[in-house]
Amino acid sequence: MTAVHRSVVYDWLRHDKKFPHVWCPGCGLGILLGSLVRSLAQGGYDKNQVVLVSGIGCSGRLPVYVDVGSVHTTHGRALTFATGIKLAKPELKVIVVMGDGDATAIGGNHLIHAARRNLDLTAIIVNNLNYGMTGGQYSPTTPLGAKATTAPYGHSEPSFDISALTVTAGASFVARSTVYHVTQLDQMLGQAIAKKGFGVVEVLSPCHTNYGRQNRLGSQVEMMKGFKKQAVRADRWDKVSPAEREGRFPIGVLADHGRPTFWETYEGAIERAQAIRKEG
Ligand SMILES: Cc1ncc(C[n+]2csc(CCOP(=O)(O)OP(=O)(O)O)c2C)c(N)n1
Ligand code: SF4
Repeated sequence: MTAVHRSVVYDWLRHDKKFPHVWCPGCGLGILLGSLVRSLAQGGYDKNQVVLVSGIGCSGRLPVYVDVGSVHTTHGRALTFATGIKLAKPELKVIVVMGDGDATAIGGNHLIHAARRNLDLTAIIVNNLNYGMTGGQYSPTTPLGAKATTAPYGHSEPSFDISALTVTAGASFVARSTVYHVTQLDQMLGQAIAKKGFGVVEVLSPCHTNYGRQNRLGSQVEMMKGFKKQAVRADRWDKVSPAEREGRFPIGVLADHGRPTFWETYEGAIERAQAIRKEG
């Protein structure tokens, strides 16, 4: 770590208050935390203008460690609190951190509607393929056939592709990366945070303690090597045949199109209402 990196980390973390963290040794969430604070520092944001919002879960714990205004809310409802904060104070940069369970099970409805409305928020969705905090139950992203404490004989449901789901629902920026591809992860987070509209970064992260152990995937290091093998750069995905796609996924920017944010379309409605009142 260079002196510059050390000072960035030191400056953006609540190093004197909240550490040691609660995560298992080797959990990918520490890597994501480093990536997020680097992206914020590199983006030149004022700490007083950034708000981190989360629900409940190992991933939901992340904002607690960052030295910005943070709101640790209820399971599945982080996007609703974030929506309120952004509408009340549009000048703030509001970033939401959720686990796959938080974002796509109990909070799934909020996720698709936040994308549809194109709310001006950044959603970081940590996909560790299970409910980590509560002991490894299956989530909507647990692959078909994988084991979970609630699927000891193999999961019998197909899984959501979080990135595809949010692209389809209308998010204006969607990217996927993993905690193995940390340089790319820094870039994806930086881009998503800088963009207007609903920006989603799906981050594949190992939960070796629960998902890895139940599915005999080996140590955290082995799971990281798995990400290296499974990930394909998005610009090369088209060249991968359907048979070769099995168990693999594209990483990089998956959608990037400007479209009016919720606030912009809502302002239009306000203007139309005011014009009618004036006339009438
Ligand atoms: C309303 C409500 N239901 C259930 C729970 C229990 N609970 C806490 S965290 C969690 C799931 C965590 O999984 P995920 O969101 O994927 O995050 P991870 O811990 O894997 O990062 C659940 C079900 C809760 N706290 N509140
Ligand atoms: S239970 Fe899983 S997600 Fe939670 S801290 Fe441990 S390794 Fe990370």
